[in-house]
Amino acid sequence: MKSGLFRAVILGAPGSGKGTISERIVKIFKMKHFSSGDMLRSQMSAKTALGLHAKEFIDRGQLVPDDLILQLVLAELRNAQQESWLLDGFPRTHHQAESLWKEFPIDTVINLNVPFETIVDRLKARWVHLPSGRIYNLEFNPPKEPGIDDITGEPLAQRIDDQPETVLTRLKIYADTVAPIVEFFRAKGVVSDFAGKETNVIWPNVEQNLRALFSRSASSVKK
Ligand code: G5P
Ligand code: MG
Repeated sequence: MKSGLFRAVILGAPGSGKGTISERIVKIFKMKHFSSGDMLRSQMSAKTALGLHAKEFIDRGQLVPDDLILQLVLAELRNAQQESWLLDGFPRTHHQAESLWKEFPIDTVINLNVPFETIVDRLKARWVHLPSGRIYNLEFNPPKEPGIDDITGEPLAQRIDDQPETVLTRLKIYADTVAPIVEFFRAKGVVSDFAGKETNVIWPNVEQNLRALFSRSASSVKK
């Protein structure tokens, strides 16, 4: 951790709870949440050239090309030089991991391990507020009013890539690609592993682990 800045990555399969746990982390620790998926979805909503190109891959559950995502994510991070951040959904390939590390050495990688069989049902019941990335689940954390975002009152949507067959494609790609990324970060000595079926069981361990890391720069943690 250099000059009080803290840089973290959260890794895990589609639907493993990266976004849910990230929301909790940034509420407690002074960090900005960067989600590569949210960045792509906002480009898609704005119908930019990058967004329209990315949509062809995302809707089919495929990874978008490295050059496209590197351009998008690294530009955002370069604009946040003076901030601590948590990066969710990136890196997804060994090349992305290397490119990230060259510019931004990472203090910790939160590696979530959630069994795939628990994930498919969760994603069927997921609703999101696309402009903010806020996440709901009809069983786990339903909105106060069905189909409406709690904060803005705007409508919620389901992600096209949450259709069960697309979820299976995404899970397979994750299983085929994650090992070299975890190995890359393990070799740097920054990986912490968290396994479980429920976010509320995993979360206290993540929080405790981060508090221990942050205790080295205690002023960064909200009391
Ligand atoms: P994303 O947006 O990065 P994924 O596939 O990595 O998408 P996703 O689907 O956003 O991950 P998550 O964030 O891990 O899942 O999970 P979440 O939203 O927090 O939780 C899932 C649901 O379960 C929610 O409804 C939540 O409320 C509920 N839930 C949480 N915990 C529990 C629990 O304990 N119990 C229950 N019952 N429910 C719970 O990437 C999307 C696409 O963008 C492209 C790719 O095409 C990718 O497929 N992309 C990239 N491509 C290349 N490189 C990159 N770096 C890319 N990044 C994105
Ligand atoms: Mg997510």
